[in-house]
Amino acid sequence: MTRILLLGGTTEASRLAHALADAGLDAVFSYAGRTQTPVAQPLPMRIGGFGGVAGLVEYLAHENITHVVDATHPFAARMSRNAIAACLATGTPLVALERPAWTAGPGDDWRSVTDAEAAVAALPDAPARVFLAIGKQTLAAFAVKPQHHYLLRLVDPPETTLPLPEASVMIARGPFDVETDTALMRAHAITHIVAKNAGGAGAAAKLIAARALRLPVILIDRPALPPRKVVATDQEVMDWLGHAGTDRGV
Ligand code: 3Y8
Ligand code: NAP
Repeated sequence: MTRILLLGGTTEASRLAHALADAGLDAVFSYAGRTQTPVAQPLPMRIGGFGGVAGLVEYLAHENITHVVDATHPFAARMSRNAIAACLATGTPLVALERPAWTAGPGDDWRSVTDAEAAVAALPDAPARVFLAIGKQTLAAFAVKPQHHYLLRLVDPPETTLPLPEASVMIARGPFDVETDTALMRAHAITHIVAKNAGGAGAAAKLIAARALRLPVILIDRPALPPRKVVATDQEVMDWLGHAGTDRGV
Protein backbone atom coordinates (compact mmCIF):
# COMPACT_ATOMS: atom_id res chain seq x y z
CA MET A 1 0.00 0.00 0.00
CA THR A 2 1.61 3.30 -1.16
CA ARG A 3 2.30 5.78 1.64
CA ILE A 4 4.40 8.82 0.70
CA LEU A 5 6.52 11.12 2.86
CA LEU A 6 6.77 14.50 1.07
CA LEU A 7 9.63 16.61 2.46
CA GLY A 8 8.32 20.09 1.69
CA GLY A 9 8.97 23.78 2.26
CA THR A 10 9.05 24.99 -1.37
CA THR A 11 6.61 26.19 -4.00
CA GLU A 12 7.20 22.96 -5.91
CA ALA A 13 6.42 20.85 -2.83
CA SER A 14 3.17 22.74 -2.30
CA ARG A 15 2.18 22.18 -5.92
CA LEU A 16 3.03 18.46 -5.75
CA ALA A 17 0.99 18.18 -2.53
CA HIS A 18 -2.08 19.19 -4.53
CA ALA A 19 -1.31 16.61 -7.22
CA LEU A 20 -0.93 13.86 -4.62
CA ALA A 21 -4.13 14.92 -2.83
CA ASP A 22 -6.04 15.12 -6.13
CA ALA A 23 -4.85 11.60 -7.00
CA GLY A 24 -6.16 10.41 -3.63
CA LEU A 25 -2.73 9.10 -2.63
CA ASP A 26 -1.90 8.47 1.04
CA ALA A 27 0.81 11.07 1.78
CA VAL A 28 2.11 13.19 4.63
CA PHE A 29 3.65 16.65 4.14
CA SER A 30 6.65 17.45 6.30
CA TYR A 31 7.87 20.91 7.39
CA ALA A 32 10.96 21.58 9.53
CA GLY A 33 9.02 24.15 11.57
CA ARG A 34 11.35 27.00 10.58
CA THR A 35 8.54 29.53 10.28
CA GLN A 36 5.79 30.48 12.65
CA THR A 37 2.80 29.79 10.40
CA PRO A 38 3.74 27.70 7.39
CA VAL A 39 1.34 27.62 4.48
CA ALA A 40 -1.36 24.98 5.02
CA GLN A 41 -1.28 21.95 2.75
CA PRO A 42 -4.01 19.69 1.26
CA LEU A 43 -2.30 16.73 2.97
CA PRO A 44 -1.85 15.77 6.63
CA MET A 45 1.18 17.73 7.90
CA ARG A 46 3.93 16.94 10.35
CA ILE A 47 6.11 19.81 11.61
CA GLY A 48 9.60 19.54 13.13
CA GLY A 49 12.85 17.66 12.63
CA PHE A 50 12.95 13.85 12.67
CA GLY A 51 16.03 13.66 14.92
CA GLY A 52 18.74 13.08 12.33
CA VAL A 53 19.12 10.00 10.15
CA ALA A 54 18.22 7.64 12.99
CA GLY A 55 15.04 9.58 13.71
CA LEU A 56 14.07 9.49 10.04
CA VAL A 57 14.78 5.74 9.82
CA GLU A 58 12.51 5.25 12.83
CA TYR A 59 9.82 7.48 11.29
CA LEU A 60 9.88 5.59 7.97
CA ALA A 61 9.42 2.27 9.76
CA HIS A 62 6.86 3.46 12.29
CA GLU A 63 4.74 5.25 9.69
CA ASN A 64 5.02 2.47 7.07
CA ILE A 65 6.36 4.94 4.49
CA THR A 66 6.80 3.24 1.11
CA HIS A 67 8.18 6.21 -0.89
CA VAL A 68 10.02 9.43 -0.02
CA VAL A 69 9.85 12.55 -2.23
CA ASP A 70 12.46 15.17 -1.30
CA ALA A 71 10.98 18.44 -2.53
CA THR A 72 12.94 20.59 -0.09
CA HIS A 73 14.88 23.68 -1.13
CA PRO A 74 18.28 23.14 -2.85
CA PHE A 75 19.93 24.74 0.19
CA ALA A 76 18.27 22.31 2.63
CA ALA A 77 21.35 20.15 2.19
CA ARG A 78 21.33 18.43 5.59
CA MET A 79 17.73 17.27 5.13
CA SER A 80 18.52 15.95 1.66
CA ARG A 81 21.64 14.16 2.88
CA ASN A 82 19.68 12.61 5.74
CA ALA A 83 16.96 11.46 3.36
CA ILE A 84 19.52 9.73 1.12
CA ALA A 85 21.10 7.96 4.11
CA ALA A 86 17.81 6.93 5.72
CA CYS A 87 16.32 5.65 2.46
CA LEU A 88 19.48 3.67 1.72
CA ALA A 89 19.41 2.17 5.23
CA THR A 90 15.77 1.14 4.95
CA GLY A 91 15.60 0.34 1.22
CA THR A 92 12.90 3.01 0.78
CA PRO A 93 12.60 4.39 -2.77
CA LEU A 94 13.64 8.08 -2.88
CA VAL A 95 13.26 10.74 -5.55
CA ALA A 96 14.19 14.42 -5.38
CA LEU A 97 11.93 17.01 -7.03
CA GLU A 98 14.43 19.77 -7.74
CA ARG A 99 14.13 22.92 -9.83
CA PRO A 100 17.06 23.67 -12.14
CA ALA A 101 19.59 26.30 -11.04
CA TRP A 102 19.19 29.77 -12.50
CA THR A 103 21.59 30.65 -15.32
CA ALA A 104 22.58 34.19 -16.28
CA GLY A 105 21.09 35.67 -19.45
CA PRO A 106 21.82 38.80 -21.52
CA GLY A 107 21.95 41.88 -19.31
CA ASP A 108 22.61 39.92 -16.10
CA ASP A 109 25.61 41.00 -14.01
CA TRP A 110 25.99 37.93 -11.75
CA ARG A 111 29.02 36.96 -9.67
CA SER A 112 28.82 33.33 -8.52
CA VAL A 113 30.28 32.55 -5.09
CA THR A 114 30.48 29.29 -3.15
CA ASP A 115 28.96 30.32 0.20
CA ALA A 116 27.89 33.24 2.43
CA GLU A 117 31.48 34.02 3.46
CA ALA A 118 32.51 34.29 -0.20
CA ALA A 119 29.47 36.50 -0.81
CA VAL A 120 30.66 38.88 1.91
CA ALA A 121 34.13 38.96 0.37
CA ALA A 122 32.56 39.83 -2.99
CA LEU A 123 30.96 42.97 -1.53
CA PRO A 124 32.94 46.20 -1.93
CA ASP A 125 34.72 47.81 1.03
CA ALA A 126 33.22 51.24 0.32
CA PRO A 127 29.77 51.53 1.92
CA ALA A 128 27.03 50.11 -0.32
CA ARG A 129 23.32 49.41 -0.03
CA VAL A 130 22.84 45.64 -0.13
CA PHE A 131 19.58 43.70 -0.59
CA LEU A 132 20.28 40.52 1.43
CA ALA A 133 17.54 38.23 0.10
CA ILE A 134 18.88 35.07 1.74
CA GLY A 135 16.63 34.79 4.81
CA LYS A 136 18.07 34.85 8.29
CA GLN A 137 20.02 31.65 8.92
CA THR A 138 23.26 32.89 7.29
CA LEU A 139 23.12 36.62 8.19
CA ALA A 140 25.89 36.45 10.78
CA ALA A 141 28.57 36.15 8.08
CA PHE A 142 27.81 39.71 6.92
CA ALA A 143 28.68 41.24 10.30
CA VAL A 144 32.33 41.49 9.11
CA LYS A 145 31.22 44.29 6.77
CA PRO A 146 29.03 46.50 9.02
CA GLN A 147 29.70 49.54 6.84
CA HIS A 148 26.96 48.60 4.39
CA HIS A 149 23.27 49.37 4.72
CA TYR A 150 21.48 46.02 4.48
CA LEU A 151 17.89 45.48 3.42
CA LEU A 152 16.72 42.15 4.88
CA ARG A 153 13.65 40.21 3.81
CA LEU A 154 12.54 37.72 6.45
CA VAL A 155 9.57 35.40 6.77
CA ASP A 156 9.03 36.16 10.47
CA PRO A 157 10.05 39.16 12.60
CA PRO A 158 13.52 38.56 14.08
CA GLU A 159 13.37 37.31 17.68
CA THR A 160 16.89 38.48 18.54
CA THR A 161 18.84 41.62 17.67
CA LEU A 162 20.29 41.33 14.20
CA PRO A 163 24.08 41.02 13.79
CA LEU A 164 24.06 44.01 11.40
CA PRO A 165 24.07 47.61 12.76
CA GLU A 166 22.70 49.19 9.59
CA ALA A 167 19.75 47.06 8.56
CA SER A 168 16.17 47.64 7.55
CA VAL A 169 13.85 44.63 7.67
CA MET A 170 10.83 43.73 5.63
CA ILE A 171 8.65 40.79 6.55
CA ALA A 172 7.36 38.81 3.58
CA ARG A 173 6.86 35.14 2.75
CA GLY A 174 6.91 35.08 -1.04
CA PRO A 175 6.53 33.94 -3.78
CA PHE A 176 7.53 37.44 -4.93
CA ASP A 177 6.79 39.44 -8.08
CA VAL A 178 9.02 41.58 -10.28
CA GLU A 179 7.04 44.80 -9.81
CA THR A 180 7.22 44.62 -6.02
CA ASP A 181 10.90 43.70 -6.02
CA THR A 182 11.78 46.46 -8.50
CA ALA A 183 9.92 49.10 -6.45
CA LEU A 184 11.53 47.77 -3.26
CA MET A 185 15.06 48.04 -4.66
CA ARG A 186 14.39 51.54 -6.01
CA ALA A 187 12.88 52.72 -2.71
CA HIS A 188 15.95 51.49 -0.82
CA ALA A 189 18.45 52.75 -3.45
CA ILE A 190 19.93 49.24 -3.56
CA THR A 191 23.39 48.93 -5.21
CA HIS A 192 24.01 45.17 -4.75
CA ILE A 193 21.83 42.05 -4.37
CA VAL A 194 22.93 38.88 -2.55
CA ALA A 195 20.86 35.76 -3.30
CA LYS A 196 21.02 31.98 -3.21
CA ASN A 197 20.78 30.08 -6.47
CA ALA A 198 17.49 28.59 -5.35
CA GLY A 199 16.09 28.19 -8.85
CA GLY A 200 12.35 28.08 -9.36
CA ALA A 201 9.89 30.89 -9.89
CA GLY A 202 9.17 31.78 -6.26
CA ALA A 203 12.35 33.78 -5.73
CA ALA A 204 13.38 34.75 -9.26
CA ALA A 205 11.66 38.16 -9.21
CA LYS A 206 14.62 39.89 -7.57
CA LEU A 207 16.95 38.70 -10.33
CA ILE A 208 14.68 40.06 -13.04
CA ALA A 209 14.36 43.32 -11.12
CA ALA A 210 18.16 43.48 -10.77
CA ARG A 211 18.53 43.05 -14.54
CA ALA A 212 16.04 45.86 -15.18
CA LEU A 213 17.83 48.13 -12.72
CA ARG A 214 21.25 47.02 -14.06
CA LEU A 215 22.40 46.00 -10.57
CA PRO A 216 25.05 43.34 -9.77
CA VAL A 217 23.87 40.09 -8.15
CA ILE A 218 26.18 38.06 -5.90
CA LEU A 219 24.72 34.57 -6.32
CA ILE A 220 25.56 31.78 -3.85
CA ASP A 221 25.91 28.37 -5.54
CA ARG A 222 23.80 25.56 -4.15
CA PRO A 223 25.63 22.98 -2.00
CA ALA A 224 26.70 19.72 -3.66
CA LEU A 225 24.69 16.63 -2.71
CA PRO A 226 25.46 12.91 -2.95
CA PRO A 227 24.00 11.15 -6.01
CA ARG A 228 20.24 10.47 -5.95
CA LYS A 229 17.42 10.23 -8.47
CA VAL A 230 16.33 13.77 -9.40
CA VAL A 231 13.29 14.86 -11.45
CA ALA A 232 12.08 18.33 -12.34
CA THR A 233 8.30 17.96 -12.74
CA ASP A 234 5.28 16.73 -10.79
CA GLN A 235 4.42 14.37 -13.65
CA GLU A 236 7.78 12.62 -13.36
CA VAL A 237 7.13 12.13 -9.65
CA MET A 238 3.66 10.70 -10.35
CA ASP A 239 5.10 8.36 -12.99
CA TRP A 240 7.85 7.30 -10.57
CA LEU A 241 5.27 6.55 -7.88
CA GLY A 242 3.43 4.41 -10.38
CA HIS A 243 6.55 2.34 -11.14
CA ALA A 244 8.75 2.75 -8.04
CA GLY A 245 9.73 -0.39 -6.22
CA THR A 246 11.85 -1.41 -9.23
CA ASP A 247 13.85 1.87 -9.46
CA ARG A 248 14.85 2.54 -5.89
CA GLY A 249 16.07 6.00 -6.75
CA VAL A 250 19.13 5.80 -4.51
C1 3Y8 B 1 9.53 26.92 6.35
C2 3Y8 B 1 7.12 27.57 4.36
C3 3Y8 B 1 5.16 27.89 -0.86
C4 3Y8 B 1 6.63 27.91 -0.56
C5 3Y8 B 1 7.24 29.30 -0.70
C6 3Y8 B 1 10.54 28.73 -3.10
C7 3Y8 B 1 9.68 29.96 -2.85
C8 3Y8 B 1 8.79 31.64 -1.26
C9 3Y8 B 1 11.88 32.11 -1.99
C10 3Y8 B 1 13.84 36.25 -1.06
C11 3Y8 B 1 14.24 34.84 -0.88
C12 3Y8 B 1 14.73 32.25 1.31
C13 3Y8 B 1 13.74 31.71 2.40
C14 3Y8 B 1 12.62 31.73 0.35
C15 3Y8 B 1 11.78 31.40 -0.67
C16 3Y8 B 1 9.51 30.29 -1.36
C17 3Y8 B 1 8.76 29.19 -0.61
C18 3Y8 B 1 10.82 30.30 -0.57
C19 3Y8 B 1 13.76 32.70 0.18
C20 3Y8 B 1 8.96 29.18 3.31
C21 3Y8 B 1 8.50 28.18 4.34
C22 3Y8 B 1 9.55 27.87 5.18
C23 3Y8 B 1 10.68 28.61 4.74
C24 3Y8 B 1 12.00 28.58 5.39
C25 3Y8 B 1 12.86 29.73 4.99
C26 3Y8 B 1 14.30 29.76 5.55
C27 3Y8 B 1 14.93 30.81 4.58
C28 3Y8 B 1 14.24 30.53 3.25
C29 3Y8 B 1 13.19 32.82 3.28
C30 3Y8 B 1 6.11 28.55 4.94
C31 3Y8 B 1 8.21 30.48 3.34
C32 3Y8 B 1 15.55 33.40 1.84
C33 3Y8 B 1 15.62 31.15 0.71
O1 3Y8 B 1 13.16 32.51 9.36
C34 3Y8 B 1 13.79 31.51 8.94
O2 3Y8 B 1 14.54 30.78 9.66
C35 3Y8 B 1 13.63 31.15 7.48
C36 3Y8 B 1 14.39 30.15 7.00
C37 3Y8 B 1 14.96 28.40 5.47
C38 3Y8 B 1 16.44 30.68 4.38
C39 3Y8 B 1 17.28 31.11 5.53
O3 3Y8 B 1 18.41 30.62 5.57
O4 3Y8 B 1 16.78 31.92 6.35
N1 3Y8 B 1 13.09 29.69 3.55
N2 3Y8 B 1 10.37 29.38 3.67
C40 3Y8 B 1 9.75 25.51 5.81
C41 3Y8 B 1 9.81 24.45 6.90
O5 3Y8 B 1 9.64 24.78 8.08
O6 3Y8 B 1 10.03 23.28 6.53
O7 3Y8 B 1 6.42 29.21 5.95
O8 3Y8 B 1 5.01 28.60 4.37
C42 3Y8 B 1 8.84 28.51 1.94
C43 3Y8 B 1 9.33 29.28 0.77
N3 3Y8 B 1 10.39 30.01 0.78
O9 3Y8 B 1 4.52 26.94 -0.42
O10 3Y8 B 1 4.67 28.79 -1.56
O11 3Y8 B 1 9.96 27.63 -3.20
O12 3Y8 B 1 11.79 28.89 -3.17
N4 3Y8 B 1 12.62 31.23 1.59
C44 3Y8 B 1 16.25 31.52 -0.63
O13 3Y8 B 1 15.78 30.99 -1.65
O14 3Y8 B 1 17.19 32.33 -0.61
C45 3Y8 B 1 13.35 34.20 0.15
O15 3Y8 B 1 13.49 37.04 -0.03
O16 3Y8 B 1 13.88 36.87 -2.21
P1 NAP C 1 18.53 21.86 6.53
O1 NAP C 1 19.53 22.81 7.05
O2 NAP C 1 18.86 21.01 5.36
O3 NAP C 1 18.02 20.85 7.66
C1 NAP C 1 18.36 21.02 9.02
C2 NAP C 1 17.45 20.09 9.81
O4 NAP C 1 16.12 20.62 9.75
C3 NAP C 1 17.31 18.70 9.20
O5 NAP C 1 18.40 17.88 9.54
C4 NAP C 1 15.99 18.25 9.80
O6 NAP C 1 16.12 18.01 11.19
C5 NAP C 1 15.19 19.53 9.70
N1 NAP C 1 14.42 19.63 8.44
C6 NAP C 1 14.75 20.31 7.33
N2 NAP C 1 13.76 20.25 6.43
C7 NAP C 1 12.79 19.49 6.98
C8 NAP C 1 11.50 19.06 6.54
N3 NAP C 1 11.00 19.42 5.36
N4 NAP C 1 10.76 18.25 7.38
C9 NAP C 1 11.25 17.90 8.59
N5 NAP C 1 12.45 18.30 9.08
C10 NAP C 1 13.19 19.07 8.26
O7 NAP C 1 17.15 22.63 6.22
P2 NAP C 1 16.89 24.22 6.04
O8 NAP C 1 17.78 24.74 4.97
O9 NAP C 1 16.91 24.83 7.40
O10 NAP C 1 15.39 24.20 5.47
C11 NAP C 1 14.34 23.97 6.36
C12 NAP C 1 13.05 24.01 5.58
O11 NAP C 1 12.92 25.27 4.91
C13 NAP C 1 12.92 22.94 4.53
O12 NAP C 1 11.56 22.53 4.46
C14 NAP C 1 13.26 23.67 3.25
O13 NAP C 1 12.60 23.08 2.12
C15 NAP C 1 12.71 25.04 3.54
N6 NAP C 1 13.40 26.08 2.79
C16 NAP C 1 14.74 26.26 2.99
C17 NAP C 1 15.37 27.26 2.27
C18 NAP C 1 16.84 27.54 2.46
O14 NAP C 1 17.30 28.54 1.93
N7 NAP C 1 17.56 26.71 3.19
C19 NAP C 1 14.63 28.04 1.35
C20 NAP C 1 13.27 27.80 1.18
C21 NAP C 1 12.65 26.81 1.91
P3 NAP C 1 16.43 16.55 11.81
O15 NAP C 1 17.89 16.32 11.53
O16 NAP C 1 16.10 16.68 13.25
O17 NAP C 1 15.55 15.56 11.09
